[in-house]
Order: sequence, then C-alpha cells, then structure tokens
Amino acid sequence: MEILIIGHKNPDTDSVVAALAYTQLKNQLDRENNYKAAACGTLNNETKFVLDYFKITPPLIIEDLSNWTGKIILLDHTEISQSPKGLNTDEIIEILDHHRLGGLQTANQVFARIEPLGATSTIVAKIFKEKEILPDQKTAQLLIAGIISDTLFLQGPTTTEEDKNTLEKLNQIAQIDNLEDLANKMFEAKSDLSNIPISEVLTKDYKEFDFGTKKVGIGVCETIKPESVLKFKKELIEELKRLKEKDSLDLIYFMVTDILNKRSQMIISGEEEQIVAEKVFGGETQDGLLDMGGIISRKKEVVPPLEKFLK
Ligand SMILES: [Mn+2]
Repeated sequence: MEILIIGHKNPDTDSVVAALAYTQLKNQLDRENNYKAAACGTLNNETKFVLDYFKITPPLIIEDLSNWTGKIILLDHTEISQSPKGLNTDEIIEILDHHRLGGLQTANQVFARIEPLGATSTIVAKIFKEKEILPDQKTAQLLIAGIISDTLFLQGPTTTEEDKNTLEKLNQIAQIDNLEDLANKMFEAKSDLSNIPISEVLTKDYKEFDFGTKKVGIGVCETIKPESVLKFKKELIEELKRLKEKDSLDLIYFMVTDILNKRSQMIISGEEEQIVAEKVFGGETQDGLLDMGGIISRKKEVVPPLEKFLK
C-alpha cells in the first residue's frame, strides 16, 4: 500500500523535512508498504534553500488529498483547519506533532505521538534512535534544518534540552561545520520576500484555529528585516480584512517577528482585533501596530493566552 506522510497547509521547513526524514525511516522499517513524503503547498524560500543547500530531492507537492486512495501519516498539526484539503480522517494511521492538541478526530485507531518539543524533526530523530537506526547524512542534515527553523536556532521559547541534545547528536552524522552560519543563511532565505506577492507574505506561515466558538487566523512572518515587511502594512491590513471575510473569521492577526532582536509587532487590522490584542497582550496600538515586546512564538505565547481569553 502507498502511505503518504504529509504536514500542514502553508508548509514550513519543519513539516517538510520531518516528512522527508520520517519517510526514510518508515521505508527502512516497513518493506511491505511504500511511504511517500509530501508537502501541502509550495515550499517557502527557507525550505527551498535547505533542500538546495543539501542537494535533496523535494517532496511531492499535494494540496488536495481528495484523489489520494492510500493511508496517511499526518505531521506537525492536529488542527483540522490546518489539514490538507480533501483529507479523509478515516485514512489517518498515525500522527506526529509538537503543538497543542487540536480538534482532529479519527474514525479508526491511530498511533499518535505528541510531545512538547521544539520541532517535529526532534520527534522523528527520537524515533530513529528508539528504533536503533542511524539516519544517513542527508537525513541528519534535514532534521537539523527542521530544528533550527522551528526553534529559531535554539533561541525560541519552545526550545527544550532535548532539542539541543538532539541537534548536537545529529551533527555527529550531518557534519555541518558551522551551524550558526547555516542558521543565518536559512533566516536570510526566509526573509527574502522579493519574489512574493503581499497576499502570500500573509499566508506563507498562516494558521487558523478554532477556539470554542471563535475562529481565529494568525499569520507570522519571521524575518531578519522586519522593516521590509512592515513597509507594506497598509497592503497587509487590506489583505487581512479580505482573508477574514473570505474565511468567515472572528479575528485575524499578523505577527512580524524580528528573529535577530527577538521581538514582534502585531499588525492590527480592525477594532475587534485591537480590543482583544490589547487586553491579551497589553500595550497600546499605534498606527495599526501593537508592540508585542519579546513575544515571538505563536505556538507558546500567542495561541494559549488568546484561546484562554476567547473561551
Ligand atoms: Mn513544527
């Protein structure tokens, strides 16, 4: 049987490299089935850079699973609103994730592994170890890139000791001379928005959440050049309003995170957004921007307080 390993919509580096690495492992462990890695959407510039840099064949791009007849292993999310279009949850056989437990339900029994770690790539590396299989060099390189990306090179608030130790162990195989240099190159690639239309700047790293009765969209742009994004504030606000209406959201936010200085600004596109954000995160909106201070993690610092407030 064919089994697809796929992450969330608007794929990020972690969801893509974890799928590639886990596919490697699964195909070694289970010769009877054929595992295939996929990304649910076009790759972002950081992911493209990583695959190019380590000379790795990109995964299949599958945005719509309506025609997929095999089983599915779902990575890096459990929110149905973030799942690939056309996903038949009855076909899910396994889930690996490191986010809050979302609303996904399955008809059948599944393996599910959700750990509060910095990256799905860390979980995949742990499974390699548990199965006593050494990843090959390219797979180790991929997993390192996934950890660097999701933890902002071990600086983000979701970073754990396990992420740090895993990255170190993986580099004994990956043999990357200068990890910091790799991280900087990845962040530079991530920050290159020159070929991206504004609507895509918004949705490149965009997720929707169901908080009880409220539906909330939160986009993030992690960049080493926040001014290169914030200069399009007016256009982004228009785009936010458009997307809010299109997806029938109660609230929509866009957070611009300065990777180097570890600070964020939230673009406030409407009155409701302003009232809620100021109550939840404090501060005062000025000219459509709310200074979030040192808040940089949607997963750990934005979603939980917002959900708590809205519920
Ligand atoms: Mn992830």
